[in-house]
Amino acid sequence: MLYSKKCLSTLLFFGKRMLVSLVFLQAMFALSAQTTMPVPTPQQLTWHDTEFYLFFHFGPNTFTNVEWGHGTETEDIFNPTDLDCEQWCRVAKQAGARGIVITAKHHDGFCLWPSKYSKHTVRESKWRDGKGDVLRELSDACRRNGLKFGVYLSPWDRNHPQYGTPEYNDVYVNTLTELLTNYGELFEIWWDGANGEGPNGKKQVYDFHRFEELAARLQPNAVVFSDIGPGCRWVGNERGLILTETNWCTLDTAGFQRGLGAPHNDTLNRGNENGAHWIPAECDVSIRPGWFYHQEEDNKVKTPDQLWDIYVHSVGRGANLILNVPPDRRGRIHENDSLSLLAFGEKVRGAFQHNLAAGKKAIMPEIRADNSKKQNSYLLDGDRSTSEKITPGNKGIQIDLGKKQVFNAILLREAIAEGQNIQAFKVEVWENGKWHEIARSTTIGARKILCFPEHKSRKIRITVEASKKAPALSEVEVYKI
Ligand code: FUL
Repeated sequence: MLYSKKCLSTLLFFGKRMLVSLVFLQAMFALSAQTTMPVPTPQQLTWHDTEFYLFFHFGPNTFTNVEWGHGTETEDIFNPTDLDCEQWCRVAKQAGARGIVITAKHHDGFCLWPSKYSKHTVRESKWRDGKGDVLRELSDACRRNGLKFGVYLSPWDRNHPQYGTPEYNDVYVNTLTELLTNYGELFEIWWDGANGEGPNGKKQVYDFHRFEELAARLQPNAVVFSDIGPGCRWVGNERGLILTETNWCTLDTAGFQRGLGAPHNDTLNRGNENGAHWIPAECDVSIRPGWFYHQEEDNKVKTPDQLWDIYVHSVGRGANLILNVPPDRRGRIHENDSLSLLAFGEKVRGAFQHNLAAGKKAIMPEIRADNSKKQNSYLLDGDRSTSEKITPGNKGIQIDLGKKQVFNAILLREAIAEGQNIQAFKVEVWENGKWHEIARSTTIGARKILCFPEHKSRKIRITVEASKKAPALSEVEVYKI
């Protein structure tokens, strides 16, 4: 009896300990689930900073006046009379772009470089006596001009005889290898989800897993674009816009595919708040109605104001912007496009030239652990690598501009290296002895530009109202645009 009582209490003792351990383990799991929220890779962080770049659609379609060539076009049709990649780069830089992505091959299968794995290339054309290589000229010009270089290699190929057979995946791997090894470092590799029929009437089952593995191995610093990443995602429209205030850099991809099997366009636009992977949005749009050059669209080039509007709704909502500017039949950027881009570039440079908050005071009352009301400079130091944690229940960050200033825009950057957390925030100004709310929004992410009517005040207050975990901000900038 005594023995069994002892036995029972021993069992109870160990049972309790096991229960405590179980609860402890569960708590540890919950904590580690919390701490393993998706964060960008170093490559994606660099990509976020690239912000805005140009896209060039160029190839047989430029000469046949169509958007999707059939792949049956004679190679001689490709014959730019005055190809000038230096001019492309000049225009890109004046527009404020930091890189260029070109259609190395579009759906018609024509290769802008002399690929060993195709008979439908610049080598078979009259251009430069078959000795030309657009990618060589452009990648060299990019490097001379300090621009990043990227390629679009359409998986859909309406020319290649092996398209629609398993061997085409080898062809694609071989052509991709040429691009990834012969033209220096790439910052982006662009895949769309188009999957139509090839010359034999068959569709291809793409081996994207293999393509991804190859890209990661040969160009580890490149970010791969597609509907579902893995580096960055399509934004769900071709107007270059994040359509709502909310843009999460995270996305769930399990069970989805590129093309018809992609997540809903709304999801691609907003991301998934608690998505499993860091796959930020890239906004693509053309400066003209079409992706390729068409003379009849010379007067339909987007104005600098239209481009600015796109910029605020893409870059200003935490996405990157890839703006297509199709070279013409000379192989130059048409005057109408370059004039518009130049004015747009000047507008952006002018808008963000003078940050009224630079080096001023940021006061964070009540929110510091030591309650020291320390004046914080990390938020106003122009250094994106420094940041300030904002603890829950904060009463806002007060920016003191030193004297009354007129402003109508604010630019905020979340410290995304630690993940994306902010769900809601508001902006107030101090006017007539009180705080007045002038703007509110949801996510911040890589950056948020908020424009509002002009205010004249010395003080601005930014309050994070809801966030997933304690967020961190890296910069607060104030402008009169
Ligand atoms: C799409 C293509 O079908 C269009 O022609 C264009 O290249 C656009 C950027 O991507 O998938």
